[in-house]
Amino acid sequence: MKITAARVIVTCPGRNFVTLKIETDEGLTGLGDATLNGRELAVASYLTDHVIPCLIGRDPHQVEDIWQYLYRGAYWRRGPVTMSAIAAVDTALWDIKAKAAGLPLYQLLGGRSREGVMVYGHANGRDLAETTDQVGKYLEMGYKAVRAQTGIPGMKTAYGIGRGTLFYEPATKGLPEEQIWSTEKYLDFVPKLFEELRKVYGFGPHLLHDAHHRLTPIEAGRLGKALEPYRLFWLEDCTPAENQEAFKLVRQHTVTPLAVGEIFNSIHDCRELIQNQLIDYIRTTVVHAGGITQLRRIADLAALYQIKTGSHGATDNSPVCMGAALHFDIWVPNFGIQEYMRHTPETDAVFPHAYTFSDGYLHPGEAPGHGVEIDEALAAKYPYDPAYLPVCRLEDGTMWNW
Ligand code: EZ4
Ligand code: CO
Repeated sequence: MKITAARVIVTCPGRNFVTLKIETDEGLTGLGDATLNGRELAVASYLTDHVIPCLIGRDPHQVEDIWQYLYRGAYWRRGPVTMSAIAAVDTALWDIKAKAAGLPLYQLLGGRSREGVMVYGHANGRDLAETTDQVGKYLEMGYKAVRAQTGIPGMKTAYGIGRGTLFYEPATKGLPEEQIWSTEKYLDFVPKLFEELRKVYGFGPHLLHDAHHRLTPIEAGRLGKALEPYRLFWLEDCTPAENQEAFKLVRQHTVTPLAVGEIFNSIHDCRELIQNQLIDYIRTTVVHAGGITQLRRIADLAALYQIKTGSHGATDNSPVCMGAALHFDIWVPNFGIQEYMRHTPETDAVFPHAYTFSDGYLHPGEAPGHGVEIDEALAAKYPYDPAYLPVCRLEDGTMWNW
């Protein structure tokens, strides 16, 4: 088999998605997600201008060789743009290989290790009562696990709040929105939320929380300790992780399980975190961490240290990423949980897919490949519409982490 053509499809059915489609001389096609929120066209250009010309004529079955060719061959290693582009190629090639075999992708990885993929949904509200109510709505829908984020008294904005409940979308049109942040107010209030949630819903459902990189290590240690009585499934992105050693300080102070990795793009970003057992869940994704080929290596490294997977699954990862992730999740032996923010009906219509939700679990489906396609005619009706993630400042105006 030979790759005969490849192209990038940029579409905005409510939010921007970048998709790579690879075609072959045998008529099989494969899709890969290449969406990098707020920097979409950089990846589109990387693929169109620099990667696609190198793919034409290659054997799409050589998934590993093509991964190595693109990684080593670029000379410039790692980085979110490069690794999202490599991920898109890798995902599309796995899709083609599985279609050629007439099998769902998970069968090529090693087959099914579980009945379904446990997912967590996002509950958020402007205040404690609204957030508590929203958690209840997710539990009614059958979710076994819910992430809870709440507005904080005295703060206009908090991470994870606003613009819809089921389809929360942080990116906005125009220039980046500026938000104000107070760590002090946040740290005082969050334990009250989880105290209330355990009072109302008991200890049956899994509860999660995302600090979204806003704390210093010692503040993260304090929050983890304060949340211990409420037994979180995990505390996510408690502090930035460029300095992986920073997590040692957090670990010294709390037994609240820690998750990190949604912005990582390489196994090297998490090697020390894993080898020093500084985290409990690794959140690297198919789209931002070099595709299934590298995600599998990360998961295998993590398994040596009893660290589980918990892949990022926000709405800015397209249904193509979600489909591929679910095949990975149903196979990976050290699976933990999968994030699942629902895409809008407009997005689902552009990306028809085989995966389904029932009773708190996602199922990848039995379609050959990863089971996600694109309706190109419909996609063409939604042209690219620039949008940015917000930026964040402290109350005195100092730039902070959004
Ligand atoms: O803010 O994907 O856990 N999920 C998250 C996400 C991220 C967005 C950024 O584009 O933190 O909602
Ligand atoms: Co997150």
